[in-house]
Amino acid sequence: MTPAIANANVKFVARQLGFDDCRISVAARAPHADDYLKWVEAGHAGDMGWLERNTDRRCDPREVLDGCQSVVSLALNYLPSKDQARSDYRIARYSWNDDYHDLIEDRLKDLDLAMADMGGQQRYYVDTGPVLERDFASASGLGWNGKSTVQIHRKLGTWFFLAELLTTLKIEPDAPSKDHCGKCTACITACPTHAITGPRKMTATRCISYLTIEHKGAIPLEFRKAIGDRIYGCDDCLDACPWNRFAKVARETRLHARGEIFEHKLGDFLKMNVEDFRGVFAKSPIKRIKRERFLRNVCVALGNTGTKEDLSILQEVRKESEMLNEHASWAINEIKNRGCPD
Ligand code: B12
Repeated sequence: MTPAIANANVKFVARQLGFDDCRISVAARAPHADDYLKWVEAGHAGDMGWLERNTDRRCDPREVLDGCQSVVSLALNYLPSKDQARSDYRIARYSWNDDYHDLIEDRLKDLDLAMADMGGQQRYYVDTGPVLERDFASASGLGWNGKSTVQIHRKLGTWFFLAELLTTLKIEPDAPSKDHCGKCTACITACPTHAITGPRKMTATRCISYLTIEHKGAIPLEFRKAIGDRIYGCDDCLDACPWNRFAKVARETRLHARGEIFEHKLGDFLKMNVEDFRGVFAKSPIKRIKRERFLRNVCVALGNTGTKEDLSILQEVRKESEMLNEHASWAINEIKNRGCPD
């Protein structure tokens, strides 16, 4: 099979499997590997220690798969709807329903089988593998790397997941896309915690997505007010992107908002026991952070938006652990300081 035919075949199967875009690049050292290494060295990985390990593998797919010749980058639109599901708290859109890791992995398995039939050997990843996904997406022309570091696609805007297959097949590469951000800095200005310090410069340990999802300990006091009503992740740098005016709701309905998640009022989340938490967030990416970390986030949001009605449940939660005691106490103080009496 010629590299050009392999390119067409892989794209055809990817499309059949429901991916919204598929592009190919040559397996080589990631073009911005040095930026990643500097980023790690500067301590930006914070609690995400896995980003500091296997750096050689992460920088070069040939270190991951012997004989790797090409990287197939894939995009899956996840936009659940353009409106926020509730007005009293915010959850990042990518987590409004089923966990994308499971959903995309099923499709990757099928694409792997099809490529095995073409004579290739593959490794496939979505998010958790040692691959600089956005760098390879950029190299293949699957959008361009925006100033927020989020990958932007002319048709999908910013609302898509990335996944890739590393393969021993020699596939004709696609051309990189141009950068279409121009002079726009809307994403940089929109970041509530000033985590984007310049074009493509991200201090992850300031990002609300990091603070509410990846960070394991107490949320530093300096960020609590800026977190506002966000209880899992943050979409502000994506919402601000003008390229999202072309974005359409995802075809995959398992990524549309799931009722159970948005049936709760903010304070109700604090009443959930472990079983309730597992039930509401079954299959959702939110289950990953477990109940204590999630309740920690809810306490911060209540500190910013709660009323005296929330004080009793916050008092209850204080008894649960040192971390919840501290976050609930902070929230109680914030609510009282806004003029809500005991
Ligand atoms: C760690 C991580 C995070 C961290 C750190 C984010 C960061 N900017 O580094 C935190 C927890 C903060 C995070 C947040 C989010 N994440 Co995240 N995250 C990752 C993960 C696992 C690794 C990223 C990484 O290696 N970071 C280190 C830095 C140095 O790498 P990088 O940001 O990818 O930067 C590279 C590009 O900028 C690249 N580059 C590419 N092209 C070009 C072009 C030019 C000209 C230049 C100069 C550079 C450049 O060079 C850098 C080094 O290689 C990836 C999956 C993966 N394996 O790649 C998902 C991933 C990046 N996350 C994703 C998502 C959806 C999010 C959130 C939107 C979730 C949310 N709503 O809360 C936010 C977005 C915040 C943001 N502005 O980035 C998606 C992004 C999809 C997309 N369209 O871009 C990914 C790809 C997961 C997936 N499989 O879909 N995330």
